[in-house]
Amino acid sequence: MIQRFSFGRPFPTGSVVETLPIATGDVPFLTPDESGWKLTLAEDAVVYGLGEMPRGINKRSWHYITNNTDESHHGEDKLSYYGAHNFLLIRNGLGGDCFGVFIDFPGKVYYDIGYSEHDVLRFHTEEPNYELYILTGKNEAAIAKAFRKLIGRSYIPPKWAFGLAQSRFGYKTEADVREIARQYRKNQLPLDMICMDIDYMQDYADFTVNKDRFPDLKKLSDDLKAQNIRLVPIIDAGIRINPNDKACQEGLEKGYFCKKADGKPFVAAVWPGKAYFADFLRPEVREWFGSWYHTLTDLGIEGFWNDMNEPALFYSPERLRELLDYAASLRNKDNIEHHEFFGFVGKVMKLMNSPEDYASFYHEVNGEKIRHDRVHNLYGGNMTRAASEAFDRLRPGKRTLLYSRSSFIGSHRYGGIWLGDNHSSWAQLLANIQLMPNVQMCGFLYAGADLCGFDGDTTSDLALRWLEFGLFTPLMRNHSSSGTRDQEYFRFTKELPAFRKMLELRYALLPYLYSEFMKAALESTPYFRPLAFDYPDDSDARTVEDQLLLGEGLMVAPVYTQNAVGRHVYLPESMKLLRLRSVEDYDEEILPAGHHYLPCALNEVLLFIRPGCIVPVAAPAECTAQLDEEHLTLWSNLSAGQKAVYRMYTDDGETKTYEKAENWRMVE
Ligand code: MIG
Repeated sequence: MIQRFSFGRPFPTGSVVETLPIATGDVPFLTPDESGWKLTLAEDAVVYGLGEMPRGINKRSWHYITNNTDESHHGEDKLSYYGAHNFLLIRNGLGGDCFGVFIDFPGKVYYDIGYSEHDVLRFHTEEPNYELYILTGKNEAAIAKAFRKLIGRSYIPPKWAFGLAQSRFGYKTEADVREIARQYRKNQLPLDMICMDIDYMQDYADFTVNKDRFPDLKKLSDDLKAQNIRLVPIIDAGIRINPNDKACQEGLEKGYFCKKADGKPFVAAVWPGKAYFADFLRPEVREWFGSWYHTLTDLGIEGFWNDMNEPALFYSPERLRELLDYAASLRNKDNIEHHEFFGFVGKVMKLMNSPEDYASFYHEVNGEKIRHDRVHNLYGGNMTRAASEAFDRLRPGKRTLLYSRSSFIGSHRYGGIWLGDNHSSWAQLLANIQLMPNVQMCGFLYAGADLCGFDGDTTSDLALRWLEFGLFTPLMRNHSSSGTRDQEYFRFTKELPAFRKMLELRYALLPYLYSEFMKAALESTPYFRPLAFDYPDDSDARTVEDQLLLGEGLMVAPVYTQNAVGRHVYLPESMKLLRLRSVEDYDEEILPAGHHYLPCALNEVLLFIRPGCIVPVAAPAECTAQLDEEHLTLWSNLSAGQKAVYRMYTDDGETKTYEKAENWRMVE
């Protein structure tokens, strides 16, 4: 059951797709608390949700603010990341109340989940205008499903988007890109996509191509497509201020950029220098901005990533001026005192993504001016929506790959997400594992982190361990920042066979992984989920933070610590362990329920098949287009004489006729 409560004058965020009647009685489970709500937590309460946020699968024992932020230093001390996913799924102790809470609000929501007081959960919105949904059901899984139905079907990418994507902030020329493709093919490492970061643009301006570096992007795209490799360019949120750019000119003429109180367009610097910011909250602006993607779809491009759309701001001219004036006031001082020095440093640090800047411009919603910070969290997701709706016009009936950095619940219907600027550390590999079930619970099924880590220097063992988890994530992309150690998989020459085998394993598992993704999207079921979803009465399962159930038949337990040669695994029931070195080379063993320490060498993956389940496996291929799904091997965990059927999804992978009955094939 879902109850909808309404307070004040809620802003229409577009997060939900079902209009429920507004309930009149008391809000169940929660009690009013100063400006928000509160709940007493049982000693063993578990709180899932919040999507893209720091810390573990269970969010208890920290505080959080949904406030979409370009956070370039991920870690436990952070309160916000790039997405606003205001959904909590609470199990208040074993056998206790189980319910979901969705706070439909476009600005900041503050959560204190056992941070101030270990046994108290509190939350409040920045303004008293919001809708509150309380979801109840049989258990965690039932509530999660009801929530997904409430917010509508998740975005489905083309099938090739389940292949490997290779990316780097630093591919500068056509030759760089061709070399990546050549190395992958030469080394027989599967690959489906190469991402183009901002260097393909002319001076980082959206919807332009640097003709010196990429003289014929259409030909490049065609040539790579002939090898089954797609180019996936980036688009940033800000539009460069340059009277010669048509996008800039048009946006100005039509008044489509966000404006300051004085009616002049808001200006902030990002990669291309000073830029304007389209008012994505207006439908006509979304339509206009989205249409610009034609400059690339016309060249044969079929996929994009949307970046910097929190929106990230380097600085506004006003804020920079203040800093420079302050610096000038210190210039002739012989002794700059500590408070002046730290004052200066503080002003420098506060230039980027300044709350004052977010409070200095406005959106237009149905003729009303709304200050940006009040609806801040809707910005990036509406850029995603702009692009997605444009693709329906530019490429009717076809799926277009799209993932965004910033998002809110609602934008999961228009695109996936990647998890932003992580770094090359073991802690961030664990964070990737823990983020997946929570972002997927909030609708973002097509998601993944930058494998090997974005910032900092990776190592071959971290890269391999990370791939051993990444090979299960829907978006499987290796991406890194400029100036970091090279980390394309072909760079690890000594360990190349191990990397190849793990990439092959991904492709071999695609009949299963793609089918499970499609089931999750079409049936509002989970892809990754915490163990407690399927074993709600198991007191050990609910504490597991580093194993995930994957689709109907599998459990993964990645190794995520440096130099580990095994790990502890908890089995809520007996399962078959496959210790895989490749799709052909593995040991198998039936393990009883309970706690185990399992050896797992650097080149091995632990994969568990649940009782009564079948997993269809294909022969490895160098790209999704060459997967042979006619000749399958079946991995299974069946008792003697037991029969089982696997529902496999096999469609063309590129059109939107998802619901056809012929797309399903029964495998036994
Ligand atoms: O300010 O385009 O998260 O993936 O490589 C950094 C350059 C801008 C941030 C993205 C990252 C991308 C980078 N971008």
